[in-house]
Amino acid sequence: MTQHKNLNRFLSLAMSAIVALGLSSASVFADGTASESRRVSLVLGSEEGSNRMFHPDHLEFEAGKRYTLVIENPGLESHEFDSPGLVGASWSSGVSVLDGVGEATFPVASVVGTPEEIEVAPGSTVEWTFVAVEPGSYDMVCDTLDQHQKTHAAAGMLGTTVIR
Ligand SMILES: [Cu+2]
Repeated sequence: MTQHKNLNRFLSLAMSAIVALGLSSASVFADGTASESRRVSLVLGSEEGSNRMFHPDHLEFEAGKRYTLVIENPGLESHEFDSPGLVGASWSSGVSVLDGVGEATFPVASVVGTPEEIEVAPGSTVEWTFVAVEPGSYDMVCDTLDQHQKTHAAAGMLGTTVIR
């Protein structure tokens, strides 16, 4: 039993090192297990600041596969990734919060469990790791309010996610 625990600990450390070096899409979870996940990129807005769009505005996942959705906000204002349908149709293992976007990121926090809504501050990245479970088509919207108290979604910041 002790040996088994030591092996798990070793694997966790090894996988952490790999993740830190950015060599693999492996993730380490709270129970000490390590598992491969497919990384999918989603960019909120753009560096120009006023671009209230999802890039891309359509995401596809395969039922039974584990993913890490890398949600970056390179812009100058906050955005949200809200897809209660997708979250409800998935098994969430957790969320990692990273300072920075692109190559120059470092982890700030990680949260185990299911994200209700994900708001990403400018210049930050959030990684949501989950297993896609229930096939269907689900909306994604940004509920952040503009200066006129209208949501970004009302201005067109919306899209679809699909589990096949
Ligand atoms: Cu937005």
